[in-house]
Amino acid sequence: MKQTTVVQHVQEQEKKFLGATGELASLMNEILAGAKIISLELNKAGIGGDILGATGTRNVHGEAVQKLDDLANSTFLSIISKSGTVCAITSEEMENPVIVPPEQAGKYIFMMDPLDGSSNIDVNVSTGTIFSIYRKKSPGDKVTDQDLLQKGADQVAAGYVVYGSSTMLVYSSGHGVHGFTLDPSLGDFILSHPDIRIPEQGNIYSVNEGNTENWGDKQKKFISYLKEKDRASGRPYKARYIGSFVSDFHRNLLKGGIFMYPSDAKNPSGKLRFEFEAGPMAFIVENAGGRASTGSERILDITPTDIHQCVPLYIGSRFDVEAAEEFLRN
Ligand code: P6P
Repeated sequence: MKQTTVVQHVQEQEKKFLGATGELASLMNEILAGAKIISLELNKAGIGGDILGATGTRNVHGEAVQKLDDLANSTFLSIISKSGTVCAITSEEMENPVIVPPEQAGKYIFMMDPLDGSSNIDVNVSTGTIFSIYRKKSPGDKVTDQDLLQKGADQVAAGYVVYGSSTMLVYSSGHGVHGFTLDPSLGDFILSHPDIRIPEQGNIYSVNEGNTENWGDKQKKFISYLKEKDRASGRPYKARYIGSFVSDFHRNLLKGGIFMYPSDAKNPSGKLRFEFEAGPMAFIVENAGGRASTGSERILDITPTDIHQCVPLYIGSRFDVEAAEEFLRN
């Protein structure tokens, strides 16, 4: 059977849709190199070494930084900054952007959550890397907010790597969503899930119900609605919440369903970051036929005012996200 690698696939897409520049394929290849390194580190994290646990520092959101967060961030930063394809890198783990010297810079802006769900690593729960790629917009070599704070719909490509029972890359460059599985014997990611489409409606809901007391009444009513018994509308839904966004998102992408991180009394703007989590996953889910909103505003219509801006998030099967929006409207 013909085995298609990520670079071959991106090159085919570029020729068909994006104009064959080769830079995006080259950047994707660098991302894969970082993903292979992190996958190896995660698979042996419990064996010797001192790579598990927290660093004792906190990120810009006050969250405890895990040692593997730092390793993932520095690994991708080192590889991507030298790729010759990007002029700036922003990361959930870095307060400020890294600007690539003009002589080594390329035309893309690279944004990442280097290791999402890292608090789960010590208990062997799957985690992931999320990335988003924009084109530089401002004239000349200087990187400005016009480049770093772009509308979600202006993404060139977005994707994630899920480090689970297998290591998978799922990406979209605006023309379908495609999944690749790492073949450890080859050391390459091979096309395994071409043209992923999220089911129009699912029967899974993913939310941290420990926050129920912090929710507004409309959010509480929606979750109660999903739990009611009504076979005609496929209820009750199943509750599935891993606490690792990439894993919850990936399962719902393949099986259908809705992931929610609402605004609440504790997190009035929600918890998930626009640039590193909500924006890239919204790009992917829409390209797979799904929907992503804050509950009232389409995620991809948002232009952030800060690189670490958080947004409430309802994302997944179109029917289920629209149902949530209906409850939050009335
Ligand atoms: P909570 C992980 O820290 C993360 O950013 C996402 O991966 C995950 O969905 C969410 O936070 C879990 O947050 O508040 O439910 O523990």
